[in-house]
Amino acid sequence: MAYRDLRDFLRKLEKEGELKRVSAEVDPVLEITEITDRTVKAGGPALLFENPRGSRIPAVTNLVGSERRMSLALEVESLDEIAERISSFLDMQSPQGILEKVKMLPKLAEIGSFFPKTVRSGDCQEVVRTEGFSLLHFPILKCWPEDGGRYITWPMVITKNPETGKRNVGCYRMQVFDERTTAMHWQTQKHGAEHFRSAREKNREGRLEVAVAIGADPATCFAGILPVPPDMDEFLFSGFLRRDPVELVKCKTVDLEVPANAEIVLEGYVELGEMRTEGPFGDHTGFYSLEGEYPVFHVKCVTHRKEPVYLTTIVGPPPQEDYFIGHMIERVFLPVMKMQHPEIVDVAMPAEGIFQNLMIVSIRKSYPGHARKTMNAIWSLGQAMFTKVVVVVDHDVNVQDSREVVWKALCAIDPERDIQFVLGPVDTLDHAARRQDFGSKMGIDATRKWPEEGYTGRWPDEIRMDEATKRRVESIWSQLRIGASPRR
Ligand SMILES: Cc1cc2nc3c(=O)[nH]c(=O)nc-3n(C[C@H](O)[C@H](O)[C@H](O)COP(=O)(O)O)c2cc1C
Ligand SMILES: [Mn+2]
Repeated sequence: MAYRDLRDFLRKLEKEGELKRVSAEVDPVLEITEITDRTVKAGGPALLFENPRGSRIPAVTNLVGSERRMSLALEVESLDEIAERISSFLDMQSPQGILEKVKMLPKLAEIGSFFPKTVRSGDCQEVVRTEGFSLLHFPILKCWPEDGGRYITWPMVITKNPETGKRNVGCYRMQVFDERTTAMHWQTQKHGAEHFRSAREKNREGRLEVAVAIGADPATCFAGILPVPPDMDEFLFSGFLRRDPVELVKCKTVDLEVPANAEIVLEGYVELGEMRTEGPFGDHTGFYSLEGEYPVFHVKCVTHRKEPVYLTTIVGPPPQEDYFIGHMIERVFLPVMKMQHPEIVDVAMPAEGIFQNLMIVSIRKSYPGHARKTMNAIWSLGQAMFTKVVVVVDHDVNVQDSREVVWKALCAIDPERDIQFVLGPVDTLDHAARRQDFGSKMGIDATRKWPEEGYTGRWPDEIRMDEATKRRVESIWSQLRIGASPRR
C-alpha cells in the first residue's frame, strides 16, 4: 500500500525506530542544519523538529538520508527491486500471437494505472489563504552562515510548457525575499528555465503561472528531483515508484494542479521581465554558490493542511541526504541506460563526486574505442551531460568500490593516450568552469587496451592465488597459530 501522505510515512519511520522527535526549541537559522548535518553523517534517523523557533509549524529533515529509509520510502527490500520492475517493462517484446497479446494485458493495464489522477478535493486545501498569509510563518531554514537568507530547499515547482501545455515538476531552491516573494533558482538547462524562456519569448511583459507543493508521500516528493526527459510528467514516474497514481487537485488561483496530499502549497506567478539577485547559498558541492540573477516568484495564495508539517533538506559538504536520493536515481535509471547502451554493466557516483563531478562506468568492451563511445553517450544523456569526469573501466572492476577503481583504473592508463577532453555545457554550480554553464569535461579510458587500439605490449593478468593453495592454507591455518584468518 502506497503511503497516503508525508505523515503516513513519518508514522512508519517512527514505528521502525527511524524517526526522532526533537521537542526542544531549536532555531531554523543555522541550528537545524548543524543538527541535521551531524545526524546524516552519523547514519542517524529522520528528524521531526516540533518546536522550531519563531514558528508553530514543525519541520522535518533527513527524511530519506540512509539506504534503509530510502528502501522504506519505496517499500522495497533493496533498490534493485525497482530496477527489475523497470527492466520488466523495458523488456516487453511486441507480441507474436493472440496468446502473447492476452498475456501482455495486465502489464499494459499496470502502466495505465500509474498516470496521475485528478480528484475533486484534497487535504492540501483544508486551509486556503489569499489574504494575511506570510512565508515567514513557516520554519524555513537559513542553512549556512554566508547564505543570502532563508531557503525553501525541497519544493515541487510546477509549471506548464507554454508551447505544449505539458507539466513539469522540478525541485529548485527558493530564497525567501519577504512575506510573499521568493527567488526561483532555475538553472539554465533545467525544464523550469526552458518554460520561463519560452514564455518570455512570446511576451516579455507577461507572467508564467507557478505552483509550489511542499511535503507529500516520499515517492511524490521525488518527482521534482527525477531527471526524466522534457515533457514527460514526473508525477507519472512517481506513480510508477509508489505503484499507485499521484492524486492531483486543481489550484485555487492558477491553472495548475498539485498533489492532493501535499502539506503546503504556494500559488502564484513569475513576472517574465523581472530578475533579482539570488544567493549566496551553501550548496551540495560543499561550497557556496555565489550571487546570480534569477526570476522572482510572487505568491498570491497559500493553501495547506490543518496542521501542516514543513519538509526540508540540507545540502552541503557530502555526504548529505541528497546523496541517498542521487544513489536511488542511479539505481533506478541504470536499466534505462543499459537499454540504450548495452555495453554498460554498472555505474557509480561516489558521494565525494557530488553527482556532476564524477561518474564511474564499467562496460563489456566489444570493439576498439568502445570506452570513448560510452563517454560520449554519458555526455549526451539528459543531466548526465554535466559529468565533469567520466571514468570507464572494464566489466570486471567493481565500480561501487572506490578503492578498487583507483587501483585498477590508474594502472590501466597511459594518461596522454587515454584521457579525452571535450567542451560543452557544465553544471551552473561549477565554480571552476571558465564561464558559467560552459566548460570542459574529461573522459578517462581505463579499460584494457587492445592491439586494435594501437597497444603493442601484452596486457598482464591480475594477480590471484590458485584455489588449491587457498584451500590448503585454510585447512592448516589454525595449526599455524597466527590468529584469526584474515579472509579475502
Ligand atoms: C535538494 C535539492 C535541491 C536542488 N536545487 C536545485 C536548484 O536550486 N536549481 C536547479 O536548477 N536544480 C536543483 N536541483 C536539481 C533538480 O531538482 C534536478 O536537476 C531535477 O531533475 C530538475 O528537474 P527538471 O529536469 O524537470 O528541470 C536540486 C536537487 C535537490 C535534490
Ligand atoms: Mn522535467
